Amino acid sequence: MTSPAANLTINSERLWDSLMEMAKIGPGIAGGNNRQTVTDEDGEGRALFQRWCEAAGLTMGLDKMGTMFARREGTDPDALPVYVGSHLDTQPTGGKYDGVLGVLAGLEIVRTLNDLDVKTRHPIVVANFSNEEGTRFAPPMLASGVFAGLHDLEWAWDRTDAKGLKFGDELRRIGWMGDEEVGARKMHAFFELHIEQGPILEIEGKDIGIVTHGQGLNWLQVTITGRERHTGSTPMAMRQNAGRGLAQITELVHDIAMARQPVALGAIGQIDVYPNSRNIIPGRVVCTVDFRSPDADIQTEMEAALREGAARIARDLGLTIEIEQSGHFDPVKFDDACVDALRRAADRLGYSHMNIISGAGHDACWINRVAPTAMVMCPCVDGLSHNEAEEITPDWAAKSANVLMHAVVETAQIVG
Ligand code: HGY
Ligand code: MN
Ligand code: MN
Repeated sequence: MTSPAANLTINSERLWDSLMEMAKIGPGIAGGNNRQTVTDEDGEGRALFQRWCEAAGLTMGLDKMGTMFARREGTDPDALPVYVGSHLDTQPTGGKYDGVLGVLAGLEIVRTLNDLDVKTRHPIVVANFSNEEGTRFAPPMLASGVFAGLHDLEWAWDRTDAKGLKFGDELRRIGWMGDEEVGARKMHAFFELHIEQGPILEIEGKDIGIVTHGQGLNWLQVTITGRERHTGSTPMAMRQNAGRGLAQITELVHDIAMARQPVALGAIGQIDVYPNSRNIIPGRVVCTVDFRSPDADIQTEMEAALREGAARIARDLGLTIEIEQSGHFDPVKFDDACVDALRRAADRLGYSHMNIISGAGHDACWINRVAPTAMVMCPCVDGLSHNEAEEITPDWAAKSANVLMHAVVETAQIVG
């Protein structure tokens, strides 16, 4: 029996136009986006998404972390909804598609079902999770983490940015703090479409990635303390140079990951040097180590190797080095039935596809703890992401949205 959804395809032009329209909000300086979480630009993006959802006849729910839930009714009001979505917040030098494709593809599914007057038994809810990126307010996937019970709401509200502003205060300031209890909603299933953010699908010539697992993430904040002194008059032997500590820690992180290829990645992306004056030896450096692995034991090993190596560097250079975790989640395995629904959809549509492990973290990684969850990915040009030059093709966007729609509609059960 062919699936009733067999011939459904989205309106690819409308999806692309919506992506380009959203990209106008919070423009970057090089063609991408800077629509960081709970900034005014984030508020504008939310408002545009809300207008589009209302135009599509959806009713909007908003929880205490600002996550948006746009609901399309099903024929059975008691049936748990099928959720589909991602995030609209971006990196400071982000692309136009990271997260946004998943939210707007969810909206496009609803728009297509409306066009064709297709009804489903389960309601369908399109979600925009707050602060997936975790760059302004660590950790990443903050709202989905509260939703899945990993973080306490007050703790999440108290996360501070570099200026000492609190997430909860900023969410209230931009007018997007709802009154729904976070996590009160129960899901029949959750599907997320996301760009791969790596090079594998493009290199393998595949249009679709069926995400079976997500690798784990471990963010370790490292504080290196030496002594500020004059760069000109302090004898070299007397220096406690936190900058040298940073250099050696940076190399150590790289070596730890390289020693565990291909199941380990490591880098330092965020660095603050104090006092960052040309003629003062750095007295303090605060940086974040980002370790990733699909293997939880490797993740643990990498952290232990960093702590051991940092202790040696501290002794050698006369520094103190403190390490504290600022974000973490274990590798995840997605729900077999949801993964199979995506794979069947790709087969039915005749798209080339392969199984893939997600390199990046996503809201689906947390929602997977509280509902059957799976992800589908599309390639991105040169595997580039978290870069304003991030690019995908309209064809990749359309094909991945079609796979997402077939899985969502099959799971939500077409009626009539
Ligand atoms: O860091 C990540 O993997 C995601 O982009 N928040
Ligand atoms: Mn993302
Ligand atoms: Mn991202």
